[in-house]
Amino acid sequence: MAQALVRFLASQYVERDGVEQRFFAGCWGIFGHGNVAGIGQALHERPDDLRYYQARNEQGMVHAACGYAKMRDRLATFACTTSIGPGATNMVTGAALATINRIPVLILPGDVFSSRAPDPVLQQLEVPWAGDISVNDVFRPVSRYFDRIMRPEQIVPAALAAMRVLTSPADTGAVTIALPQDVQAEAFDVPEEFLAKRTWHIERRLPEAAAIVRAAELIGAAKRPLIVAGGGVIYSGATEALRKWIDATGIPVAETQAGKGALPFDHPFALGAIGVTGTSAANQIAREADLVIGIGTRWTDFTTASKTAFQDEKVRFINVNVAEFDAHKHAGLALVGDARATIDALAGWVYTVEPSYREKAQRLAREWSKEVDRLYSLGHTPLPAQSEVIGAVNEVAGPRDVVVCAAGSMPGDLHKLWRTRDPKGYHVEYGFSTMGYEIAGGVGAKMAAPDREVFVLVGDGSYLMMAQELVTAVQERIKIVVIVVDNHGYASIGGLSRSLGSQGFGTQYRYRTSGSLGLDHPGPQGDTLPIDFAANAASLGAISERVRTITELRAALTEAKRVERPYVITIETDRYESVPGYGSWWDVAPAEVSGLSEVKESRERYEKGRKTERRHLRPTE
Ligand SMILES: Cc1ncc(C[n+]2csc(CCOP(=O)(O)OP(=O)(O)O)c2C)c(N)n1
Ligand SMILES: [Mg+2]
Repeated sequence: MAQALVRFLASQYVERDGVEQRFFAGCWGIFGHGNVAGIGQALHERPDDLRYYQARNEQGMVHAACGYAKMRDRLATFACTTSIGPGATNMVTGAALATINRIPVLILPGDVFSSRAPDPVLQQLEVPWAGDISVNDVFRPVSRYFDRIMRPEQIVPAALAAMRVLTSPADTGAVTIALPQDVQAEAFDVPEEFLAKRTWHIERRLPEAAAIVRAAELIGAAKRPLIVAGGGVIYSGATEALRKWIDATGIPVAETQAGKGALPFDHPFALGAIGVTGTSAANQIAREADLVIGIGTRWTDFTTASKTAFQDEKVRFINVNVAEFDAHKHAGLALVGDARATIDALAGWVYTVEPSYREKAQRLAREWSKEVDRLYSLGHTPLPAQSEVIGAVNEVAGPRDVVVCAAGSMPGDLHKLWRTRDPKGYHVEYGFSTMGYEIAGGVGAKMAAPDREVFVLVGDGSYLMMAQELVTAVQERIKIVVIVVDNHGYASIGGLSRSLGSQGFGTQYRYRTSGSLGLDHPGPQGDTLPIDFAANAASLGAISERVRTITELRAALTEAKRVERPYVITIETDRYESVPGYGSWWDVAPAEVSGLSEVKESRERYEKGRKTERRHLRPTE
């Protein structure tokens, strides 16, 4: 059965806009009992069908698959095979990341014997009240399709169902097919058609014509329209269509994390990031917008600033989305369809914003650009600020190069400050915001785009969460440049904690003193932990160097671009020199009752903030 599955996977293709490509670039795997003799044997016997890649941690291999699939606009991905038990459950975080970000990845965890003959086997979870549960049931809520193959012939409908979901722009995410180890090795009569080359056509579905007319009428009546570009714009390849449409209409564009890069940063109507980590320009235009056109966004709290971003009493929403589920959010006019096809349809209607509105948006965008210049060149001493690190990397990076990040203070700062010049130049996983995605995801991104430099910006905390895929980069000769930003622990959460009155408790990497891990505040500090990131990276086989200043960082980055090996640069930054917020709010609730005056004050501020939260229930007639 495993042999049939491997041959099937190798025969799957997708086609969009007349371009056909193979869907599976290979299979990541770590072997153990549960896949060594099944899928492992099949991969070994037919190495040309599906190339095998070894990883260090099963979570890392799902991240690499996601990084690859995101970079390839979801038109290609990997399968991931594991042993039973911990090897399998290590993939749960990766599966959740894939599903939340709507990125296709095929998860193939090994499972316990379907015969149950040798039960309980090593690593088997025994549930006294249910015979049909294994640890792989934890994949159900984080998968868009789940199946367990109890008889070999079940693989036929399961594999086809899996492919439908993986290649569906609306439904895609993690797909899990749990493979009991005895069934993997069983023989069955495989229908020849099952193994034949199969091409999945990715359609560009259009909303119904009447919905387009209603949307055009709403746009025609709008005085202060704003487009919010989400990941759907990038995945659909709609950036050129979007640019043409706004050049004709003058509607300004703000970007979500997944949508950043929809416009080049210096387009006159590009307002940049919106929401909690938004720019002054986008957040001001959002506050006053009377019509918000969300394209390919699922409206997370970071995008809507916890529903405080849009304050016009009469604001309405139009949602262009392949997923009906998202198209109906905020009581919006639902345009269920592909981003590019729908933009092209809307562009058939003539509309232009008033000159005063256009000028205001352009002025705000120019003012924001000056703020970025300022933050790029603070000259902060004795330690540089994180914004200067971003500036240095951005200046050394070429126009098509890619920045990768996922968690900590860096994604928010990148969202505001990174100057994106190419739709695929900004790769930040902020759906699940998974510490540990960075290096493994960067490996996948580089595999998908070997002609681009990939710069992975990773916090010290996230590096310690999952740095070991550096070994995979060394093994596969995948050249990524990693910049470890060392600010002694969880600076982002330290700042959040202080703002909530919890004094940064438990967020800094310091020796334990008098029974406490201490509080986090500027000024004299206890001893920070003596972690040598440069030595750690070198020990894994990467070229590694530590720099102290922005000038040294620029030189190291230039050298890293020249060298064709994984390259890690460590720089210490000032933990307390953070990029400000620009008129936004995030709903994080402090305790209603506390003995600490800071918590009480923060709760009072919170109550005030919460009053500005909108419901967005206004129906669109
Ligand atoms: C796997 C995981 N655990 C916990 C969190 C919650 N969290 C978000 S940011 C953060 C700290 C990140 O530290 P670091 O990478 O050093 O970045 P910094 O905040 O210092 O910029 C934590 C713990 C998370 N996002 N992911
Ligand atoms: Mg840190």
